[in-house]
Amino acid sequence: MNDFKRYLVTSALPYANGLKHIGHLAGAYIPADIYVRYLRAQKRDVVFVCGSDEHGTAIPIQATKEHTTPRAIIDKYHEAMKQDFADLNISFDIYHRTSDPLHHETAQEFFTYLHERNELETKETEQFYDEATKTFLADRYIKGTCPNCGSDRAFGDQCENCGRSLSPDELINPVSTLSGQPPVKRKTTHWYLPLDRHEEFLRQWILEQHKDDWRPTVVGQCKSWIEGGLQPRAVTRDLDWGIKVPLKDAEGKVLYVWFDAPIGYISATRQWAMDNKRDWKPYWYEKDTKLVHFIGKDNIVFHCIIFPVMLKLHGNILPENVPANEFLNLEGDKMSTSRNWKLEMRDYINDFVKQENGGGQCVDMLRYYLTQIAPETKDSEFTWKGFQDAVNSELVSIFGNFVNRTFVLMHKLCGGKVPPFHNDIIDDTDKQLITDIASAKEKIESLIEQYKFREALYEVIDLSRKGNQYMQKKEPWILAKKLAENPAVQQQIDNSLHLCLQLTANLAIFIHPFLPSTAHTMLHMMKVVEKMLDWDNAGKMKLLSVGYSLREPRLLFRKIEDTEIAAQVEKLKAGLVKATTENTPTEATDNAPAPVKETIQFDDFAKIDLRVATITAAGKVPKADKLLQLEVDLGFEKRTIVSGIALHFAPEDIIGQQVVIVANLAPRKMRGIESNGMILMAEDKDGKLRFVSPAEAVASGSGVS
Ligand code: B3M
Ligand code: ZN
Repeated sequence: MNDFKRYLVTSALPYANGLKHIGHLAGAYIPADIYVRYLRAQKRDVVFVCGSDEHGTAIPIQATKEHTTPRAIIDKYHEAMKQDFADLNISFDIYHRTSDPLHHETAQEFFTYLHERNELETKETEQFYDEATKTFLADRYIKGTCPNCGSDRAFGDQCENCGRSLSPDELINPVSTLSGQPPVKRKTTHWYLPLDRHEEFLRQWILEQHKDDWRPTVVGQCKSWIEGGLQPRAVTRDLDWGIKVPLKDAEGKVLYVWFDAPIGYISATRQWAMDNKRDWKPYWYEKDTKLVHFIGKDNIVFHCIIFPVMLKLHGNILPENVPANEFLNLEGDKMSTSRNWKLEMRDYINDFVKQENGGGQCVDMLRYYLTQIAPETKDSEFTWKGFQDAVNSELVSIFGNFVNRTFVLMHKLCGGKVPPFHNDIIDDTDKQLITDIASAKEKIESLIEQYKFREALYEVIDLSRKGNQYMQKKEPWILAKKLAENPAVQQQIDNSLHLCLQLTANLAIFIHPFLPSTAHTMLHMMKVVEKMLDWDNAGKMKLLSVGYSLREPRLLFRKIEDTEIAAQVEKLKAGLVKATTENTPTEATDNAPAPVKETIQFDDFAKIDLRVATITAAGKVPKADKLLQLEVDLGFEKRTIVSGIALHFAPEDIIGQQVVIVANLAPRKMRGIESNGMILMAEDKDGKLRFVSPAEAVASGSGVS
């Protein structure tokens, strides 16, 4: 570790097509921030870069959704994401953006460099083309069934269900998301990065050189890519949003977003260097630079295979490590933007951080929990209950409690000053605590350097737990009662509180990379300057001088109440109901008829009890534009069903209508009304709904099969 002269740390550039959620935060931003703060505390030369990824089809797709221009989209989300990161104390040295002219120039230079050295191949191929809208279809604009998992919502570049990267050719039953029509093939010419030429290099570099220091999940994914046979990858696209291909005869062609986005790390470094009158080149060309990419697992192939090949060909250094995280689930389910099952950073900021004076405590509570459950080795899960437990039983009861007790007792029993330490009466308990502090330093260092942040954080909390045990053993408040008869016990009181205070100072250093605001509150209480947080000071027992007077304690963390988490769970579920019942077909992708779902067996079908029912009453659900509350007659019973059809039918028009319902669907509450069953509707591509009903009237309750 100490062989490196400088560090360049990157976090994945988030797409400027929407606000990011806590899964992103836990995956690529908090871990990088911890690492960087640790390096800075060690006085290392480190630059931490990030920025918005503003190209690719995600941007025009979002613009269509929001009825605006791509430019308006990137401007809006660039600012919003930048603010969210700042609010959560992610300490980028620069948060740049790929629409910046400096980036366009950097990416074009990169392309030209490879092109002039014949490192790219051109190929004429047949690409999917939508005749209705006269456009070549970017991978994202093609939808179909995933050949891997059978999900019918796979895109031409990736299946969001199983995470597999795809090419449009692999999709079963592809359709254009623009027109809903099956696309045709048309000839077009593109530039390719021939990954197959670099297989030996990749094998050697990843599967040999880094097989032990990279995470097994990362090496594993790379291995399966390499063994699966590397193919040339197109680095250009037929699109009008992006960086122009810097060649003649390349009209209408732009660089593929995954070609330009990682180069964004380089342009961000250049911009940072210009702003700070530094030289950017050593960070990208000198072997004694340690380059580390923090990403989520869906970005592994780009950062471990494609970008490194580009870097090698361009004469740059390669990443030393790519600590990719797995995914974070939320309350028992995958996070999903379309189903609105997510917690956006902005939501947490509004509901917690902004509700509190200063907000630092709440920022740190989230940083704490997300690090404690970080999906470093496998997918993990955020639950509000888990959040509450982590805050209340670890931050409040262990760490916060130790610091608070130490300060309160120091004020009560030592006159508000750091008491002296009397070496002649040191005992084994004291010695043990001193050893524990020194060994915590070593453990935390080594864990952070291996990117094992959750274990490193555990060690910090564990050290504060040891502080509590130490104090429990020493019981200075009991000793104080003996003072009247034996004034010499003051020395024992002094020693215990002296050590607890030195431990508190150490804890501030250790917690600082993880919970920066907490560390600063502690500095304030100890009346010491920022410099005390230098990592070099960790493990020392003379951080606070004898006789120095300290401030009154402040509570470092507040408790999270049951009502707060109940409200959050409620909010999450309400959002889901909203997304499923009020989904309007504004998404470019919603026009397409969905491909046929995966095959099921007859037994699966036979479980569904379909019945004919007659609507006997209908009325609007208050404060829900789209919902109708229906009473239906099944012959043998009457039921209430809530249905999202209010925009399509007037209640009075559908009384007497026969419908087909799923009669054995589990009941579900919508807007406080229990819905018992679901009405089948036919929906055409314009989103118009019609009832599915028997051609002639039949008795209510009749079966449908
Ligand atoms: N914007 C994808 C993502 O946010 C992409 C990362 C680019 S990193 C160079 O998952
Ligand atoms: Zn899939």
